[in-house]
Amino acid sequence: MRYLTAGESHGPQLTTIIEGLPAGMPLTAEDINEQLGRRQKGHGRGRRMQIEKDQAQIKSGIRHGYTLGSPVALVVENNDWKHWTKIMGSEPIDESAAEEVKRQITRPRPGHADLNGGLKYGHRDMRNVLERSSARETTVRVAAGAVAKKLLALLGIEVAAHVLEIGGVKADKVSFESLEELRERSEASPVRCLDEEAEKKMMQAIDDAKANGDSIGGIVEVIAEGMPAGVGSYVQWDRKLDAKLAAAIVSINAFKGVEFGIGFEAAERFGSEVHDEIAWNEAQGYYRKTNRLGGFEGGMTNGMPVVVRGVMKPIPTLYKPLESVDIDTKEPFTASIERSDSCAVPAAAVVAEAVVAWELASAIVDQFYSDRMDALVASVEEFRRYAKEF
Ligand code: EPS
Repeated sequence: MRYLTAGESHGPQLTTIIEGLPAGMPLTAEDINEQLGRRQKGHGRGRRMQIEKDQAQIKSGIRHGYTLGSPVALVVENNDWKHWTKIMGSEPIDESAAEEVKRQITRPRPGHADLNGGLKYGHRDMRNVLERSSARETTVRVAAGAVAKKLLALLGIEVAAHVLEIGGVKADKVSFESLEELRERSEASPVRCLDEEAEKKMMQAIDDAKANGDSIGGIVEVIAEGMPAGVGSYVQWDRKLDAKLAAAIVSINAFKGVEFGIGFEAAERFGSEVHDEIAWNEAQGYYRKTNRLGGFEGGMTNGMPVVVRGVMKPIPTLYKPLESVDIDTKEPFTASIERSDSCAVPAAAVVAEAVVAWELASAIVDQFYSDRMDALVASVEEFRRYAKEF
């Protein structure tokens, strides 16, 4: 499966084209809109989220509620576009009026794509960079992820996410009985955190950062249950599924790192305290007594829950600006304020969930017969039976 996205933050719409879905898979705009709504929430979101009410329009590939096997095109309109039709219009403009119309940006924000992107593509107006590098694009990544989540759910694979840390405040009590419970509790939290005490402190930290004109980052965790063992491969570097997940996580705007299971903590432990012992019983087949490796051995799933975490840096658009240089005058300056969120970690948890779901669904579609949804379900079930008795 593959997908591409298109769209500028203040352009008319965001678009994704998804290819490689099995035919005969049930899918509605409702399935997608639920996920889009989740991405818009979270304590620390800015004013743009009050302007937008992200809704997917299905433009191709689905008929009477089922996929056709042809490309699925999804569109999410930007409500804000109506205020930007001149500034972001696609038609040529009169150069004499250009200055007033373009809302030109010559002052790159530290931590953003502005300067490197301008340099690369020759955009002396860095709005041409900002508009596409904006995290607004994650809207349609979540739409693609919603489709992947639907496919996985039909195979008995569930994906959920929650927030472990914001601005140095760590969640302590994060035990849960089931993914269903994790989902409900994180959904009910304004910061998607299961620890109620930490939740309050996180909200306070966000408010403090905002009052200070600053921003804060954090850590999100995605868990997937029900993945069959042996998905991915050890035989070639670019077929390792954990590597694909790592790339997907780091590709989310502002994400700087990724870990699986105990992750970086493995550096401090003996091998005997890291590797998960193998066991077998009639009901489960093979399983691991612990899950410190986060569901992966040798670039393949091992049948245990996939546990992947990503770290998001604080959003770089600051009301309290850092020093930079104007590319026209080469003079230093310290003021470039675009409307922004003070913390988008709770929303980023939803994006992380979406990109993980996409990679898992894509790996399944790669590995099993997948032209028809009913055949894919049968093929995965048959593989699970085989793996149990192996
Ligand atoms: C948005 C994410 C942020 C918002 C954006 C909407 O993107 P960025 O990476 O550019 O900071 O700022 O909204 C705006 C650009 C705006 O005009 O407020 C999102 O998640 O939808």
